[in-house]
Amino acid sequence: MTTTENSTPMGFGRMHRKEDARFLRGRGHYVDDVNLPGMLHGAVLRSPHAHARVVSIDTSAAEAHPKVKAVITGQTLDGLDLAWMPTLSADVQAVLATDKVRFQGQEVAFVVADDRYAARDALELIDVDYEALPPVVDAQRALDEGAPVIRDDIDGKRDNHIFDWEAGDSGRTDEVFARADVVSAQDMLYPRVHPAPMETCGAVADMDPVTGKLTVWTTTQAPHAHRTLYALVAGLPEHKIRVISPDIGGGFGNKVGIYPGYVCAVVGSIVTGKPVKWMEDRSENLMSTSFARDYHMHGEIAASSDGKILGVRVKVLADHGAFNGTAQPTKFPAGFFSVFTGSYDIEAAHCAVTGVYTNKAPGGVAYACSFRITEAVYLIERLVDVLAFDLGMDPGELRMRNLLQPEQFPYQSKTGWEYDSGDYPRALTRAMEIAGYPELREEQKQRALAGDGTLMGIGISFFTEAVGAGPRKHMDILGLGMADGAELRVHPTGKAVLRLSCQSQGQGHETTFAQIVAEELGISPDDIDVVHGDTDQTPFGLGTYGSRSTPVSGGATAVVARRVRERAKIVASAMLEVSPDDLEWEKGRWFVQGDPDSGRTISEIALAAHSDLELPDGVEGHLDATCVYNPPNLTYPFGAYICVVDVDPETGQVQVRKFVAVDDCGVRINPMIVEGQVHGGLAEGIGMALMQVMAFDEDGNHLGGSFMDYLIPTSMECPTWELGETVTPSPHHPIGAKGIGESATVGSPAAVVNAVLDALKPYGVRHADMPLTPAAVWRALQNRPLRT
Ligand code: MCN
Ligand code: CUM
Repeated sequence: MTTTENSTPMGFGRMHRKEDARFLRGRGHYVDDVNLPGMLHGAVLRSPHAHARVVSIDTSAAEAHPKVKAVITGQTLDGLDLAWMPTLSADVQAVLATDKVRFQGQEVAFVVADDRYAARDALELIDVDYEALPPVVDAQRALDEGAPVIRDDIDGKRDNHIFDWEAGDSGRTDEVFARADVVSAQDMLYPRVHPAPMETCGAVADMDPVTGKLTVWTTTQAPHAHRTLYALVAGLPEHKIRVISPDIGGGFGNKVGIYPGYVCAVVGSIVTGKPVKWMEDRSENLMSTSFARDYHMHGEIAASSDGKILGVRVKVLADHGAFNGTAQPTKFPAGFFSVFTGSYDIEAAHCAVTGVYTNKAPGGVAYACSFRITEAVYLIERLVDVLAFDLGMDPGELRMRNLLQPEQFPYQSKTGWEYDSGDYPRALTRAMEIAGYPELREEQKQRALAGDGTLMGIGISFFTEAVGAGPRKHMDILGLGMADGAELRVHPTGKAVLRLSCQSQGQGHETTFAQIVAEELGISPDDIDVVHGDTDQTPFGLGTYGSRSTPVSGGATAVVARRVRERAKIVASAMLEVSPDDLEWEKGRWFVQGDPDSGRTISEIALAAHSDLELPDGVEGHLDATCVYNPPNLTYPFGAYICVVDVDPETGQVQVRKFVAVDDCGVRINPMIVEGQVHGGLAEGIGMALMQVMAFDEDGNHLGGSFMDYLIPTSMECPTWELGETVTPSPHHPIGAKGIGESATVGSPAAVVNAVLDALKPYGVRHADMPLTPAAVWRALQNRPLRT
C-alpha cells in the first residue's frame, strides 16, 4: 500500500483525485453546459402565497410574446394526466398547481421561450387570480381542531396528519423509567435547513420526435431511479428514456427527488418538438427544493444516580411541508431516526414520530443526513449533556461510562438495528488525547477564576450511523429494492472500464472506485476508467445518498473485480498448463505455487483471454464480469468529536476555536478523500449549529431566499480541523469499508451546540435551540445571573 500523496498507489492509499484534472481547469461539464441545436429555455412561475385557491390563470398575454413558444399550466398537464406526480414517500405532489397553491414558491406555470430572458419576462405577463387562504405555518398547530386543511385534494382528508410511526418497546421503556433515580427531559428543535449545493437544480429534456427517445440531462443523485419514475409517471417505455447525470456541483441530498421543473422541461420538449433547458436560480433552489430536518423533539433520558443510562424515550413532531416528499426506504417513514439510542448500552428505548403537513416546501431527509440520523444523533447527544448537567457530571466521563464495549459487537440495538462492528472507547480516548481534554478542562477552570469576560466551552459528541441501504428485502424506494449493479470490462491490453450505478456529486468516485479495482486486480487506477451517470451506459442501481456508494456499489466493485480475477485464474492456468488449484494470487498476477517465477500478470492474461489460446470447456474467453450487490446489512461508521468555543456574553458571538474529529469508517480506500469528506461535513455542522435556519413569517412567507439571509459557513467560521482515525473494518463488507460521506454533518452539530451550552453553564443555561446565532445566545443569557 502506497501512502505518499503524489505517487499513484496500486490500490488503497492517498491519491489525488483523477477528476481534479478537469475540475481545476474549468473543464467540468454540468447540466447548464449542455447546449443543443435549436434548444429552447423554460422558466417557472411560482406562487407568492403560502396557501391560496387558484381561481383562474390567464396566459394569453404571455402566449402573445413574440419569443414565447409555449405556456404550460396545471390545466395543460391535467389533459396529459401529468398534473400530479408520485413522491418518494408514495404521496402525490402537484407538478403545476390546479386547485390550490400550498407553499410560497410552488410551481404554477411554465413558459418555454427562445431564450432564458424572454422566458423570465413572459412570466410577468401571466395573470393568476388567487383567493388567499389561512396558512398552517407552525407544525405544533397543524393538528389543532379547525386548522385549515392543506391536502383537501386527498379524498376524505379532513386534517393535516400524515403518519404515526413508532419503534422500540414502550412498555419496557416505561418500566425502566419508573425505577430510574434520575429522569431528564428536554424539548429541542432541529430546525428546517437547506442543503444549498453550489450548483442549483436543472434539466435539459430532448424528446426526439422521430425515434421517440427521450434524453434528459439532469442534476440527479439517482439516474436509474429517475428513469424508472419517468417511465411510470409519463407512461413512456423505459428503454426509450435515457437519463444522463453529468458532473454535479454538489448534491448533499438536494438532488435525490424529481422536481416539477424537470417534468415541465420534458413536457415542454414534447409540446414544442425541441430540446428545452430549465435551470433554477438560487432563490428558487432555496425556496422550493428539498429542505432537511424540521423535527420538533421531546426527549427523556433515565439513569441511575451514578450515571448509568437506563433508557431513552422520544416523541417527535415531523414537519413534512405541503406534500410528503421525504426520501427514505418505504418501511421507514421517519428515516433511520430509530438509531437514536446512539452509541450507548441501554436497557430500553422507544420513539413515536408523527408527521404533519404544513404550508411549506416539501422534501425532507436531505442534507447529508443518513436518513434522519442527524436528528437522532443530535437528540441523544444533547440528552446525554442535559443528563450530565443535571447530575453535575463531566459529559466526557458520562459518555465513557455508557459506551458500548467492543465485545458487544455485533450489537442488537433496542430499536431493531444490528451494529456490525465498533470500538467506541478507543475512538473517544483518541479524540480526548488529541484535544488534550483534561488540560482543556483545567484551562476552562482557570479562565473562569480569572473572570476575563469570555466564556470557554468544551463540547463532545459521539455518534453511530447506519449507512449503505439495503439489503433489498428490508429496503426499497417505491418498490425498487436497494441493491447496486457494477460491470467491469478488461480490454485486451489490460486497461479496464468500470461501469457503476451510483452517481458522484463531488465525492471523487472516479478515483476511489478505480482504487478498489486496483486493489483487487493490481491494475493502476490510472488505467481504469469509471463510467457513471448515464443510464444507457451503466447497470441499474438505486443511486448515491445515505452514504451508500462505498457500502453498496463499493461492495459490487470488489465482487466484480474478484469475478474477473477468478476468470483470469482459469486463463492463466491454460497459459501455464497447470491446474487452477495450483495457482496462487499476488496483487497483479497469478503464479504457480512453489514456483514464483512462473506466473502471468493480469495484462498478459487479458491479452491471452482475447487470443487463440485454447481454453477449458465452458470457458468463453474475455475477462469481463458483472455483479449485483445486495448488502447483507448496513455498515455502522462512528466517531468522537470534540469542539472548543469561546463565547462573548456581551454580544453572544461564538468563535469555534478548536475542533477534533476522530472518525472510524472501517478500511479507508483513499484517506485524502475521506479527510476531505470530513472537512466538508464539519463546516456544514458549524453552519447548522450557529447560522442556518429556513425561517417563515406567520403568513408563510419564506425568509431565507438568498445567501444574504441563509448563511453558508466559510473558512472564516471554521478552525483548523484536527483529525484522527481508528479503523474497525466492517465484517460483512467485501473490503471492510463503511460509508463516510455524511458522518461529519451527522456528528458535528451536537458537538458545537454542546460546547456553546457548556460555555453558558455558569449562567444555569441547560439548553437553547439551533442555530445559536449571537441573538439566540444573548437571549439565552438574559435574566440569568452568573452563578459562582
Ligand atoms: N471513501 C473511502 N473510504 C471509505 C469510505 C468512503 O475512501 N471507507 C470514499 C468513497 O469511495 C467516496 C467518498 O469517500 O469517494 C464518499 O463515500 P461514501 O461514504 O460511500 O459516500 P457516497 O459516495 O455515497 O456519497 C454520498 C454522501 C452523501 S449522502 C452526501 S449528502 C454528501 C456526501 O456524500 N454529498 C456530497 N459528500 C459530499 N461531498 C461532496 N463533495 N459533494 C456532495 O454533494
Ligand atoms: Cu440525506 S443527504 Mo445524502 O443522503 O444524499
